[in-house]
Amino acid sequence: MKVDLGPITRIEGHLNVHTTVEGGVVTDARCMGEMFRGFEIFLQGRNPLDAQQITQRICGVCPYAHAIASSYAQEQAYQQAVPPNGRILHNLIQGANHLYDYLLHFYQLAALDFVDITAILKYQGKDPELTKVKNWVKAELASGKPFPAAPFLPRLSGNYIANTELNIGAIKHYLDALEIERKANQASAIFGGKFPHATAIFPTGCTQKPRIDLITTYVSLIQEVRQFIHDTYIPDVAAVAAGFPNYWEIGASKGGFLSYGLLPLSPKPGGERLFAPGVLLDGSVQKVDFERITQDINNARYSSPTGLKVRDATLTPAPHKADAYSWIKAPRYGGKMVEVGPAARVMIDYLQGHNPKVKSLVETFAAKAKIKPRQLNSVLGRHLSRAICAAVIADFLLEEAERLDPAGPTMADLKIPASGEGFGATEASRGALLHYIRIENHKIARYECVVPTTWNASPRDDQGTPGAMESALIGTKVANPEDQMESVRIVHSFDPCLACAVH
Ligand code: NFE
Repeated sequence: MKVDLGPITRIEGHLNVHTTVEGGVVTDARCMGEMFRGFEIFLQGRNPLDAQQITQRICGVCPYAHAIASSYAQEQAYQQAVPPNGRILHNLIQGANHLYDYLLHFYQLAALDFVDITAILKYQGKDPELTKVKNWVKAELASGKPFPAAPFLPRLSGNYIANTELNIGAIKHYLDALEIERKANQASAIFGGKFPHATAIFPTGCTQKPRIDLITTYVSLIQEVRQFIHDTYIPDVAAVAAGFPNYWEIGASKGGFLSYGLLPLSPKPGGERLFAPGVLLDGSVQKVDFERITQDINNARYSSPTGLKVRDATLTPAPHKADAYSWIKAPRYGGKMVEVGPAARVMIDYLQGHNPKVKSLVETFAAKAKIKPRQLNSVLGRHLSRAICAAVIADFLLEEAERLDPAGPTMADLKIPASGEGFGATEASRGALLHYIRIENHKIARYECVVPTTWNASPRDDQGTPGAMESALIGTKVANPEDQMESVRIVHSFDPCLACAVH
């Protein structure tokens, strides 16, 4: 039986997944990016300093990651030194964005796959926000509208949390999280200028000066966010894990893992990062080599050559290409399929014994849930990995803010060379993000972005190997093949962003 899961909601952008189900098991899955954008084409011929501004428009959720990756790429191309404040400001802006994004994903995009929103109808308390939601859901359901109470309802059939108190508590946290997310964004905007699409981020730093009052406001906002992460977010992730332990076994991808490492600890190019980079293939972590990244396009709607390296990449749209089924390319590392994202970031750091906080959080949660660290490759593992990242990043940002020097320069005096090239790699919330810039005659001659959801939601590569999300879906047992709550939980655990994937 063939079942079309699209349009998948509670994600960014337009994703469809065609599944084949036989005997209650998903035997095939095809992820389809359903739009074309073409940023890499219209960047050509522009001033290189437009790149960190324009590439932010790839996405309204992770714009800073694009600005930072672009800035790193330009720093390499310009061969200019980065002042300590510049790197710290980049980190403070990007790190706060990660905190916002993890909370947004868990509460607004994923939690209602587990939390029973109809429990709100039984609410008897006096909280004005919950009462408002209750009255609204009630009125919507009575209205006879075809889609009442969107975005909460309608929903897929499946097993939700049964306990009324737990459900109502989670709905309250859904509402509280919105305010905390606003504070995380406010923190980023203090130095970035605004959210989304920061105006202040440049190669080597930022135009905003780190005045003492700004540092103090930033720190107090991050302290509030950190408190919420520990008091609410981590316990809620643990509650979902306790209620749905079978999801430690569901949704494992069947390839390797890649992380570029996140948040440089010094302005030195190639220096240590808070989360260590690496590629995990066949059980061992190796050093990342950008030259090993290629992009297959036999199954994507492009007529440009397939299998090209990042610096050679071209983009020729071919909307009517026979047999192609997605606008997403298929990036591969040394020809191998890899998953990127929070689970990759945490496992790759953990396996290298790099960050003691990552190690301790992984081991604490693994012991509580009675799982092995490799089971971070699962639906629950991706949720837990985001929570671990959030805890580690929040602590780091509070220390990092103290390292700002209010009297020091915040960026270099930029000089765009006539020619040059650079790679800029970071971890967006959803995973490994690489930008490549080539400058000729002071203008952008080529620009290429290899983006997290491009890896995760990739179609088959030229060898026929499924992408990470496709591989995680194939083999899944589904209780109701028409609805496939299990498949949707798997897709949501990757937090796909199709706007980014096709860029
Ligand atoms: Ni549009 Fe993004 C992140 C990037 S994902 S959200 O995180 O880069 O492909």
